[in-house]
Amino acid sequence: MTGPPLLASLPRPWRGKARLTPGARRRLSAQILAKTLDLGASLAGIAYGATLRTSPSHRGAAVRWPADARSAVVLALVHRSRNPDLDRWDGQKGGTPGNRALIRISAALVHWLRQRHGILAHSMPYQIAQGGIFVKDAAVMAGLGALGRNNLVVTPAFGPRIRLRVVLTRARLAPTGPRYDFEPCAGCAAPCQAACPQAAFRSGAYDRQRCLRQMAADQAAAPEGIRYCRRCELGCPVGMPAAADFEDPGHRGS
Ligand code: B12
Ligand code: SF4
Ligand code: SF4
Repeated sequence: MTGPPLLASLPRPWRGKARLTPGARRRLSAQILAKTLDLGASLAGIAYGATLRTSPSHRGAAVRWPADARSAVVLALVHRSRNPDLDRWDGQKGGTPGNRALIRISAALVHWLRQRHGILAHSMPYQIAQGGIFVKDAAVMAGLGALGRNNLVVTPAFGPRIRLRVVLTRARLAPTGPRYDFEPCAGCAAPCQAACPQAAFRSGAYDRQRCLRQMAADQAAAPEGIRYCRRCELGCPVGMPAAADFEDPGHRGS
């Protein structure tokens, strides 16, 4: 499904340099990645739009993909378990403090792209029903990490303890992925799967309905702000910086 063009309502046409030499494109892409990190992202990468549109989650899904989106800048923000409030759904706009931080970084990046380079870009919403895209696929295609057996993107530096957001742009940028040299799950006994309180991985693959049962229980248990289950996330040893990471109550009782 094709959506409306990116920022179609903007008064002046895109001034982005459509015909950059490969060298200039690489330099522009490197500047964008550096700026994204500078704005506060923990990780950043670029996925090629045409490939991302046909990734496993996007195939056949009702995603309204902007017709002129050529590249996806993928932002990740680390969510360590010792800072659980980042992930608390507090009823305010943006959902969680972590997601609001990602929204702020994305908005600043969109502004900078426009002002500094004349490049139109759009920060994609979180929910698919609100026009979002599947950001785990974007992160894998951008080379941030690999899809783990916990059904989450596992990164070398932070494991799966990240939250993601995507800025789509009309500029043709140099993709930074996917990468083929990172296989975190090879030979792992999958403590992530064993940690699930709903046995959502009993078949080996993720069972959404079982996971949703836990999400419903978490909602009922926390009227002052919801802390959704993260056991398959926090149970992964990849990128675990310190044993302190295990002190999160979300991990206990698995
Ligand atoms: C809806 C949703 C949910 C729903 C349904 C989840 C589901 N997977 O079906 C519920 C509420 C249950 C949920 C639960 C959780 N979620 Co959630 N969720 C989303 C949301 C909004 C859309 C995901 C979706 O519908 N996917 C579609 C389904 C069909 O895809 P899927 O099950 O993931 O399987 C696909 C991939 O595995 C892919 N795939 C398979 N192999 C390969 C190979 C390659 C190379 C590629 C590219 C892709 C690929 O294809 C599969 C089929 O389409 C995203 C944000 C976003 N906009 O993307 C966050 C998101 C995926 N959730 C996230 C998290 C952290 C969680 C939870 C830990 C809860 C929590 N505390 O936040 C659990 C973890 C459950 C799990 N182990 O997967 C993070 C993941 C971060 C990461 N490190 O990967 C995201 C990205 C949100 C964020 N803020 O960053 N979630
Ligand atoms: S715990 Fe092991 S199997 Fe699970 S995601 Fe991490 S590395 Fe992969
Ligand atoms: S979020 Fe919790 S319930 Fe859902 S799959 Fe992970 S461990 Fe299981």
